[in-house]
Amino acid sequence: MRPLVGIIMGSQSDWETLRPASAVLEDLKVPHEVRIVSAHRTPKRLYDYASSARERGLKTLIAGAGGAAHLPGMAAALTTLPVFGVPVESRTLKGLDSLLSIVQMPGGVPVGTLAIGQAGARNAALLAASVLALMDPDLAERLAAWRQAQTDAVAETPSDP
Ligand code: RP5
Repeated sequence: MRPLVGIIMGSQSDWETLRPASAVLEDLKVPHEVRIVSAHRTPKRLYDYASSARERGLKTLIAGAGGAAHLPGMAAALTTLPVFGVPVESRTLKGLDSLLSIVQMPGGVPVGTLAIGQAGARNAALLAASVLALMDPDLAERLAAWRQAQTDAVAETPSDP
């Protein structure tokens, strides 16, 4: 099936953080693609990817990057698709640099910014699925079931490790 969500990341080193986004989309049976696209090291790849995303049939983008994390913002500058930004935890500044780089967009070019790290990646995928579910009742049911399973998995009392 043609991918509906594009997951892009600035580096191979970001994959560990972004992998849960892909896993959630797999669980929800949302067709998606995963690419390394660096705003700084492969700017032409970024331009080509983001500017052609809509015409290729993608409906939303999830973009993760760390440090001077310009990938989500530049992708948002090149497409009107919804872009969800995931700050990757950097070694030196623990991802605060990534978060601020992604969240502080100028008015008019939105990036929906998530939490730093894997929780942000997971939530980006859930948001992307929520957007798609607006027009896809079957996906809306799968999403509701996913959330219910999460609720059901929470024990009432803590157990010892
Ligand atoms: C950013 O620089 C990437 O998104 C990554 O989080 C960070 C470090 O990249 P590597 O030096 O590990 O390739 O562009």
